[in-house]
Amino acid sequence: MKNVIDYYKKIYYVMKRIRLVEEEISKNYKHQKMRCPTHLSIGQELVGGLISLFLKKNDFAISTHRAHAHYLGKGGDLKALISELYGKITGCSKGRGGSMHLIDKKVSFMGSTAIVGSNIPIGVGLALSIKFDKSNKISCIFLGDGSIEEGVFFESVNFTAVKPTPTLFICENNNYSVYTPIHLRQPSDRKIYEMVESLGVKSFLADSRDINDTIIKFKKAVKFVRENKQPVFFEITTYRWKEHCGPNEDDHLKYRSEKELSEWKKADPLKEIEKVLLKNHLLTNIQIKKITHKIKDEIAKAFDYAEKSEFPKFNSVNIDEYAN
Ligand SMILES: Cc1ncc(C[n+]2csc(CCOP(=O)(O)OP(=O)(O)O)c2C)c(N)n1
Ligand SMILES: [Mg+2]
Repeated sequence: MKNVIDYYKKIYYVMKRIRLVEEEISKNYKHQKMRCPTHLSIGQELVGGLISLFLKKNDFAISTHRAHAHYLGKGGDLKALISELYGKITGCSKGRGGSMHLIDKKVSFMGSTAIVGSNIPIGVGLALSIKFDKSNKISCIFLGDGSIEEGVFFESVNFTAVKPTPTLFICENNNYSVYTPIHLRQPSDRKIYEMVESLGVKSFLADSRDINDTIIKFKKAVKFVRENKQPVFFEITTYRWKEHCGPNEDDHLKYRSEKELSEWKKADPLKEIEKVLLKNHLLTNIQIKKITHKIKDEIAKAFDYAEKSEFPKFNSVNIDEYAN
């Protein structure tokens, strides 16, 4: 059996790449070439790392408005992601979707959508298709703590509890829906994962600051869904560092305390993984510099590619308007 630390190197690379990609998006956003609204996952990269470890290429995934980390963790193409943000024809959605509408069928990333909760029944539908096909895939649905407040969440959970499908719900609980903390939106003595368990779906709770525990639980969750072809709900507590929507900080709005933000930043899972790798001599500072350099080079090429790509032609506006 693999030791948890054996996963650290790979998860570090994936998380570091997501962090650097999003930092570059944040830095370049002011140039007005990315005109789509953008929701960054800086601080929340662990989920992107986890799926890169345990999901297979042909497992389905479907995401939300905050999708970059999921897309990259699933193996989505970086050049196509940046081009999509630039609205170019080389984008993963041919420049028509922008940041919130990513798709890469080559890696079974089946889409992302801005309407909170609307991806959930689609993900369960994908899981149902797996059941009909009798394949060994699973369907992974990303959702935030805010989408628990949508009716369709309950319908979808109920459906898969009654007619079991290989569905993995991954709920990133970052404590906020836009600027409203969860204790003002949901009963504070009700835990999301406990509620879902009571609806008939096996549930896990993990804290992104406890990396070993999170990796072990996530691995167990994926194994359970795959082997039993039954749903699992995986809640992970995490924290977004940037503003809800956009490339900047939003600390001046005072909807969350400086202390809260700085405590989460101090416990940064990416930094923590780096520390463990250094302490155990699994990476050196020189190797970290090389990794950073390699990723930054890849990112620069992706931005250059996006800049040089063409916009979609106006007369192609009707193409791909409907799914068939
Ligand atoms: C049905 C619907 N209601 C409201 C919104 C506006 N909205 C966009 S993102 C968001 C917050 C969602 O919070 P959460 O699910 O926790 O995701 P997070 O932004 O924290 O990642 C809201 C309310 C929307 N897009 N769709
Ligand atoms: Mg949230």
